[in-house]
Amino acid sequence: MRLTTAQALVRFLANQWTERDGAEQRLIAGCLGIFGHGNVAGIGQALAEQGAGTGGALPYYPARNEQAMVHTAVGFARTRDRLSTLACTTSIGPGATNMVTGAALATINRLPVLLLPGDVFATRAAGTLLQELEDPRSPDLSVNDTLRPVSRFFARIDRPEQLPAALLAAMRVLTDPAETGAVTLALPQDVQAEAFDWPEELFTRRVWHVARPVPEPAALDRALEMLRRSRRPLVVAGGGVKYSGACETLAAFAARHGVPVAETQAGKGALPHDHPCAVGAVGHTGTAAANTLAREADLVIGVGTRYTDFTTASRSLFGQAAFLNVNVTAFDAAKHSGETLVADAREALGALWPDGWRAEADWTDRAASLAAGWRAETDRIYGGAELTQPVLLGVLNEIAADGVVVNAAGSMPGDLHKLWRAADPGNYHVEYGYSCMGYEIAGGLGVKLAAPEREVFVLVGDGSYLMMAQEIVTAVQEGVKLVVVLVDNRGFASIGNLSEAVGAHRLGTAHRTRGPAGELDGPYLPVDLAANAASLGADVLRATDRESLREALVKAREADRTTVVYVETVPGPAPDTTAWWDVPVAEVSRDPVTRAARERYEDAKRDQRPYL
Ligand SMILES: Cc1ncc(C[n+]2csc(CCOP(=O)(O)OP(=O)(O)O)c2C)c(N)n1
Ligand SMILES: [Mg+2]
Repeated sequence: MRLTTAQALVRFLANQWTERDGAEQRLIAGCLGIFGHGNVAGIGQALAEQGAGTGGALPYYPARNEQAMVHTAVGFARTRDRLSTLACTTSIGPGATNMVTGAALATINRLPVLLLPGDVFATRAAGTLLQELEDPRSPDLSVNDTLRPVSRFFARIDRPEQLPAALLAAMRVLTDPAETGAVTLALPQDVQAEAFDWPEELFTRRVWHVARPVPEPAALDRALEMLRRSRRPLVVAGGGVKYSGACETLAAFAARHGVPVAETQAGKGALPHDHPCAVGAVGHTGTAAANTLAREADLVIGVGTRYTDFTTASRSLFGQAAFLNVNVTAFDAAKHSGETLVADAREALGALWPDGWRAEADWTDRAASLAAGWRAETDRIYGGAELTQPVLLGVLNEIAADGVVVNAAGSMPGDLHKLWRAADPGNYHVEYGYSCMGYEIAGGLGVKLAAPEREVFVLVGDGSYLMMAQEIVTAVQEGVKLVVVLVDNRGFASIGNLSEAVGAHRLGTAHRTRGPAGELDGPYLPVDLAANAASLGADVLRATDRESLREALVKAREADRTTVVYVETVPGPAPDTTAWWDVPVAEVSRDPVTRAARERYEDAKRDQRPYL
């Protein structure tokens, strides 16, 4: 079949499917893009020819920023439990390198996205190109090589003949739960337009079976033995529990053996918040309940977790516990010198049924009473009179109970992790692997594209909003309805607090004008973010207190257009932090505040362990 390389690529992608547990879905459900000279004549022509604009096999969604496109694909893939994703096409040069941040986010969060940057001519016939890096040492280096370290698979297609094998390798990585992440096919602009005779078999329907690897029998025996010896076990549930669809199996495991379950950011919602074994968030942004148990546990059963510093309180949290790590990725399973169970989370939890074994009754009861204490504390915090951020979250929690809350960076992820009551696994979507400002609206768009039946509530701080709000336009264009709750506290509350704690005196963290003495201590910046949102095509509602917030959220939930609820929060106490985070403080300073911070730092650091 004679087609251009780009036409062949589009035709191939439209025929890829995944299958798990007997259910099939499109692997590449559509293509996001921004055109330039590096892709318009190749991929652009191919998409137009297959009818992308009018419901062709690979629907095309024009976006506003290439980084944001990758966030949208990530939001989509996460919502679909990694079984389906979107492709992203860009021009060469800045369009392509704009995707580096999105690619890092995808790879770090172990979420599949397919990136299709244009690249400089393979023939080099045209000489130095617009936007070409032109490295004097090597003409085959291009700016796209910046995507290599953040991609799980990278191939540059310098000849049409290279395409079929690269496509198959790319699809394998996208659908392998252990290897998945950003996958990049860099497409020189001349090769995109070049015709070639392709074998028909390349375009037949292909189903990628997404594996559920089962535990090795000897490893399972060791794991069962470890459970039988444990009296005070604690499960740390990560994102892998959700992606594998292991939530019900985990709930049954916990109930049957009396094991408390704590959750990471990616794992939050694995158990419904009112499950008798749920003890909530763990780590630096964890609940007092989960963190107390983490300090006393004799066994930590990590399921589908990467053990980031937020989860382990920078390796200071888990007292003297041994680790049993269930993970589909051997790399993660091996962390903390754990006993490893390299397997799909659902399969592994289903096989971990040591007859007659239960956690000590005192331990299970203590976990339940600590969790009850945290629920009461949450009620108290949610019930506050003033419109502080935690109170805002409490009002939203009620109204979004069957929707999805989306967030990524700032002070909200910590408050959400501690306080939010997730009713089901899909209710909570906080990107905290890369914690990337700007993920919120773009990612929320992907969530809504993947789950149009759910109301999506994007929570975004003023700092994140200013960094990347433009995908509101894409949501309006697609008729995809989002509720965006824009929380304005005039600057970086999170980093401001951190700055103060490490002796950096909040330098540059408030949105203020430069004052007469040359410091940034003048009046607050005269910025109207609500007007900005309206100018992008959203409906805007303003809320000033608890009641008007509730009314606005209800109205926004019922609306059929993308609606921004603009709220200025009043400063108020955040829920207590009961575990450390390692952010090194200056070892020498003339400033007594910094010296005191350093002393506190050195004190806390003594609890850090190597877990050898
Ligand atoms: C792209 C990016 N740049 C910088 C940071 C570091 N950072 C984390 S939170 C934050 C401030 C966020 O401000 P805002 O969205 O207003 O949230 P707030 O802290 O006020 O709740 C910054 C700068 C980041 N996470 N992502
Ligand atoms: Mg802010």
